[in-house]
Amino acid sequence: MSYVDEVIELVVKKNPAEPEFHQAVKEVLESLRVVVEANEERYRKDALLERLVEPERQLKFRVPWVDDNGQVQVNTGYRVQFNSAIGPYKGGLRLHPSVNLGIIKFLGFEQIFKNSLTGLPIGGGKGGSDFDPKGKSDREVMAFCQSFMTELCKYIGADTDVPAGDIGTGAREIGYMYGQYKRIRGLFEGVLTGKGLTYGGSLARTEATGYGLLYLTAEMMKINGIEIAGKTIAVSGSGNVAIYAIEKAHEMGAKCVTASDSTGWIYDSEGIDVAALKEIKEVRRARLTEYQSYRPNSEYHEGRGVWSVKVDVALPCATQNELHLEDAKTLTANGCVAVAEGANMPTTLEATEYLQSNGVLFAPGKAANAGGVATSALEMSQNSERLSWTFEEVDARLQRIMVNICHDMADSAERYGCKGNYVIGANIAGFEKVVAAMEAQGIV
Ligand code: NDP
Ligand code: 2IT
Repeated sequence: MSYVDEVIELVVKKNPAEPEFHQAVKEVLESLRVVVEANEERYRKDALLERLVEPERQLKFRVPWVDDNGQVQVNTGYRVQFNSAIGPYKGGLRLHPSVNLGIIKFLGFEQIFKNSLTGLPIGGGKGGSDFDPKGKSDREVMAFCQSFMTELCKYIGADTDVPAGDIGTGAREIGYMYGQYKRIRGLFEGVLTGKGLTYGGSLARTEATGYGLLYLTAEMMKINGIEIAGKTIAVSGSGNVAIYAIEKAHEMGAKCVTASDSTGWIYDSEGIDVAALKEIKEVRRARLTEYQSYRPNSEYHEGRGVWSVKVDVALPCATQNELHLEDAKTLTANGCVAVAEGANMPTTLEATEYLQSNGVLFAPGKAANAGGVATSALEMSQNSERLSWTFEEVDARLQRIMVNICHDMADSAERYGCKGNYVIGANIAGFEKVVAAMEAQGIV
């Protein structure tokens, strides 16, 4: 059996009931096959892949808090410190009822390669909790965040592990967590990113993942001779990534016609009204059913369905495994030319293979959504030098980083004889730096 197959089998055996983690490991290791085969003897002897798939540390803890009725609630908190070969652990905190160890491990594993691709010195980590912020009062959210940070603060720090936002963790949650960290540890330091602008946040971090997604998508299309201006786009999700993806797409002259949340989706043939979306989601924390009161000509549908719309480009920006094989077939039949992942692992393995083998350009999340964490790293730099850069400066750096990632993934794919396969290209480019750093640091 090949070394790659052996390690995939080992991961499944050692981590039962973690299908998302298995999926992420399979995707990465399958595409590293060429590199691994070229160095098989050395990697095997050093157990390099076994070390890569085993987190350096996994924290799991109780998070008790009191709800508005005086009832004590108990959630589970997680932080997986996956790999620190190239820098302090870095990655978001997901607050969603579906969170479990396997989800956090898949996200932490992806984060290793994503962070490496940014070219910045950040290792891979991820955390979160099965707490659901939806429908909770501000006081309840604060009580949860304070309890969560009371435990987490023992294990993180500006030079060791720097969490940030993800699904369910936005500016409000980061603020409450930061306040509690500072209170307990007595340190005003860059221990979290995505902070508010009044206490150490970076301009353009809010916009970064969505904007970065568009910078990379436009570049990928450009190197394949296609202009993004004038294209029609389907976006899923209506959170942080989706909103700023739509905003930047419109600035680039494209038109996004869909958005979704976990209960339904909207179709607006004239292009999604970003100001309305921001008000509904960022200010009122309401559902997408409200959109029609802003745009009477739009349609609201229950359930899933954004990929059934005829578009040129698809940008999944909600959650994992939200674009299935059937969706890939529909998109392809409708003439879609490019899919770029704003979310982490939104496309199933079968759907990815279908799109790639039918000539659809496909940018994997670890490249396409790396703008968020890259700008988090820029926030860390600004915190370290105790200065704040202008929006234009951060945005210009973000653009350069995304264009570089695009060329890195394209060049790496070509170098290994897989021109145009950006999954292979991104995985190899991310892996090479991490492995070089791991080998240089010995058996740790
Ligand atoms: P938000 O919480 O701001 O928004 C999430 C959106 O996705 C909401 O519209 C939500 O709908 C929808 N959604 C979440 N879970 C599900 C589900 N199980 N089924 C259907 N819809 C769902 O999160 P973000 O925009 O920050 O994150 C979106 C994706 O992007 C995630 O995969 C995240 O890991 C990834 N990402 C985020 C980055 C960031 O900087 N924020 C950086 C890189 C990647 P509802 O409100 O109904 O739950
Ligand atoms: O998936 C991701 O890259 C994020 N949620 C952002 C992580 C970060 O540290 O900014």
